[in-house]
Amino acid sequence: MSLALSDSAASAARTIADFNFPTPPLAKPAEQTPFVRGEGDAHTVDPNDIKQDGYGSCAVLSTLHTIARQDPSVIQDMIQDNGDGTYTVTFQERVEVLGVETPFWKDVEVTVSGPFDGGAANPGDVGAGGAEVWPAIIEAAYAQQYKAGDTQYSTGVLPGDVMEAVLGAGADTVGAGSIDAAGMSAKLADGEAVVAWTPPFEDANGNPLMTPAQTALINEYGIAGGHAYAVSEIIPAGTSYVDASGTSIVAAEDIVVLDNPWGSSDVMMPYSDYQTVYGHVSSAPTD
Ligand SMILES: [Ca+2]
Ligand SMILES: [Ca+2]
Ligand SMILES: [Ca+2]
Repeated sequence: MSLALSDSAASAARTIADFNFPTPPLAKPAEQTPFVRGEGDAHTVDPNDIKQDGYGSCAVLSTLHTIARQDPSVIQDMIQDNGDGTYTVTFQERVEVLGVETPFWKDVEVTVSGPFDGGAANPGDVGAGGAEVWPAIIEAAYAQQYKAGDTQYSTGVLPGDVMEAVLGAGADTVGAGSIDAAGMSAKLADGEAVVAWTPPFEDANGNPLMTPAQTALINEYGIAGGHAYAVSEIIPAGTSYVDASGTSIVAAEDIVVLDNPWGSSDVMMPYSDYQTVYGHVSSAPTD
């Protein structure tokens, strides 16, 4: 090898082999681990572990949010740490016989490799074992299996499809106007996973698609368009609660709590207003 590093006479004979390059310090990747029980976690898998980042995976992460609230063991049981930086995620798919769906479900295993960084869901808690990445593991596995490897979710998915793949149970999807506050309360009390989502608020050219009345609510409550939220709670009229500004007030009407998979910008609003702005809602039993 005779690659000259300099054209000066003195160094012309020196080749790259003469230099003893120090090893550059490698950026040490943060250790990652599926699960960490953090402060404030009711269970190791807690809805507060979910922090959507740059990928368009709101349907996956809001579905995981509602399941983490209703039955966190489902999520803990679906991830196996293979100990070599890979993780195997078990989804459920309907058994079909001769092209016809049966009421039965089968396990489908999907293996993905870490680390999960960039636009992947951010870590939840950090513990001695590393940073908690169960949301990013399932986010990656779902994309690999059901989005032909579109790992960044450049196109979205439907919450009902994610529910079925995680829970192995049929999901119902209806208009937000079809379930009243009492019906929603009953679903949540029954342990159902529930996700509601908004239509796009603008068309591709930035023209508004919502009425002025809807836009006023969107601005008042800080709601994102084309976005999925976990439906977490119904606060019945007459009950006192702490609103988004931290003030304790008595609900004048039924209030719905919609948790944002970003891990921030959650929404609390009157149920009737929710029905005006949100488009659809999917639900499925967790047991
Ligand atoms: Ca946790
Ligand atoms: Ca946590
Ligand atoms: Ca990230």
